Order: sequence, then structure tokens, then C-alpha cells
Amino acid sequence: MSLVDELNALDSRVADQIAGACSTHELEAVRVEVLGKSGELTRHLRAMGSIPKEERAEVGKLVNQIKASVEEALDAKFRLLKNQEMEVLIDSSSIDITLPGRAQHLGTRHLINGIVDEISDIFLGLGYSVMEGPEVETDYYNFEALNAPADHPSRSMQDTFYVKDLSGDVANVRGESDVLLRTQTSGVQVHAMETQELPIYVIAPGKVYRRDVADPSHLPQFHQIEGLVVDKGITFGDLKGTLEFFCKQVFGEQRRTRFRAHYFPFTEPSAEVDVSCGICHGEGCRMCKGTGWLEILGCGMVDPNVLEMSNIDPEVYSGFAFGMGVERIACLKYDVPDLRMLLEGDMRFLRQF
Ligand code: 2U9
Repeated sequence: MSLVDELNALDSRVADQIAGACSTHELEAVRVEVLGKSGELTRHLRAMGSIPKEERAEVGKLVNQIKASVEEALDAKFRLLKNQEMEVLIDSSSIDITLPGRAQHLGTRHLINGIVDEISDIFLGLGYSVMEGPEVETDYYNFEALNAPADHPSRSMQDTFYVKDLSGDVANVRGESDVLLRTQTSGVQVHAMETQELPIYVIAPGKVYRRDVADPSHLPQFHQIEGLVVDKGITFGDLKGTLEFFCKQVFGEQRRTRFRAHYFPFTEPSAEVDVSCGICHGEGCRMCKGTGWLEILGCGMVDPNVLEMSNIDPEVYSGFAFGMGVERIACLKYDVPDLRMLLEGDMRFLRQF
């Protein structure tokens, strides 16, 4: 038999095999037998080089024609068999197409962002604006402009993440660089005092960083919301009224508040604010460590030095400021015993909020 006859015989045999295939599985076996790596037609294609020159054109053309018609027939039969198989699968009720689809769980806003929004809304309602600023700050905006003394412990390498100063001024005498990850959002308010017209009513929410090991009440990175008011005639009464209103909005009307004298370098006088414990209502329990009170924020009248450093005349203007840790507020509001639980991403915990 000549090579051409052999190829024609192959063509009609393969056409029969394709026609006789009863499943996509059987059809795939035919494809591999003919067109696979060591398939019959593949072998003919590879052997073209050894065919005498005068026959090569005719045989080559025939092999390519057969290959194209086999591929076309395989394709058409595959579609036919696949459809039949799908129909059988559906008819045999192994798939119940009337079943509802699987519910997709939509992500929600994280508890921390929810609290930031809630607190921002309270102050927006009082006419404040929300301002953001850089998380990488200079020593001036994080400490110096806030009256923090050079030997204040928060300025030490143990408490602050310092960043190598790209300008080349690597370190001061204590080995600290001039650039750092902000330990408080206060720098934002300093920028506000430098750039905005008076009066100022702003809050500054954002991430802050401290060299703390994570434990139930500390995190190396957490969120703060600070606020600053600078206007003519602002008194401690304005501060108290504003923060009492804020506490009742967040924790509920029935909760009491108290102000305790405290010290901060940037405010004078300064205070810490407590709300009555929502678990024992002042009786004393584990949550409030037996005191009946929970500390929620710090505040005070802006120190005249701080106003002066930003070119605001303390004889004409006065102001108050406050600061709170958002994770702490979230834990107190929802009775969460450990700050770290907010970051673990456990859906059983997060879905509750
Ligand atoms: C300017 C002037 C004063 C911001 C303030 C506090 C009191 C405060 C702490 C709360 C818990 C930090 O996250 S925390 O550890 N903050 O107690 N912060 S007054 O005072 C300012 C800010 C900016 C220009």
C-alpha cells in the first residue's frame, strides 16, 4: 500500500472511531491515539523529512488536510457528547438545580473604623472638622511644638520608633533621629494651628505607634482621636460641657462622668475623664478593678507656650484639647477584655459587631 493510500485509510478509520465514540472520555482516547505526542498522524507529520522530495508536497498537503478534518470532527463530536452528558447529569437528579445558591459573606467595616466614624460624626455634629496628617513626623511636630521636655520619657529610644533621617542628619546627642513614627496625632493639630485661620475646631483621627509589647492593654500600633479647639474666650467649662456630651453620646445617657486632675506637658490644667462602670454601675467589679470608674480620655486647656510656638497670641486666644485611644474605647463600649482580640481577625468575634 502506498503512503497516500495508507493515509486515506487512516482518515476513514478515524472518522469511524469518532462517529462511534459514546462519551467524551472515549473521544479523548481517540484524540490521543491520532493527534497525541506519539499519535499516528503526529508520527506522519514528524516523518515528512524522510519522504522522497517529489512525493513530499502531495503527502504533506494530505496529512495537513486529514489533521484539519480530524480536529474539526473531534470538536463537533465533543460538543455533542458534552451536551448529552450534562443532560443526563441534570436528569438523573444528581444536581438539584432548584437549590438556592451558596450565600456569599460580604465584608463589613471593622469595629475600629466603625468607632472612628461614630466619634467623628459626634464632633462633626458640633461643627468640628476632621483633619488627617502624616504618620511619619518630625521631632518638632510630635514633641517640641507640644512642649514635651527634652528629657521626657516618651522621647526616648525605648518608647518611640525613630526612622533614619534621609537628609543625612542621622541623630541628635541622645542618638535619636529627627524623624519618627508619630506617638500621638497631636502634630496634626500643630499643622492646623500653623495653616488654618482661627478659630479652630478640629478632630484628628489616625494611627499612632509606640514601642510597647502587645498585651491586654497595650498595642505597638493603635488608633487615636484627638481634638483641638482654639477660639476667643474658651474656658474649662467649655471643655467639660463638650466632653460630658461626648461621653453620653458614646456610652449612653445613664452613665456618669468625672474629671480627675492630671499632668500633660501640652495642657495646663490637665485632667483625665472617667465614665461610671457599665457593668457594676459604680459598685466595683473586675472590669473597673473595683473602682466603679473606667478611664476613657485625657484633656486640658492648651498650654500658652504651645499656642505661642504656633504664633497664636495666648492673651487673645485660649483653647482646649483632648485625646483618646480608639481601641480602648471600643473595648470599654463592648466589654472586650483584651485589646489584641480586635486585631486577630477571628470572624466569630468580628461578626458580633
Ligand atoms: C495640641 C495641643 C494639645 C492632646 C491631648 C491627651 C490629653 C491624652 C492620651 C489618651 C490616651 C493619649 O492614646 S492615649 O494614650 N491623650 O490624654 N491628648 S490632651 O493635646 C493636644 C494636642 C494638640 C496642639
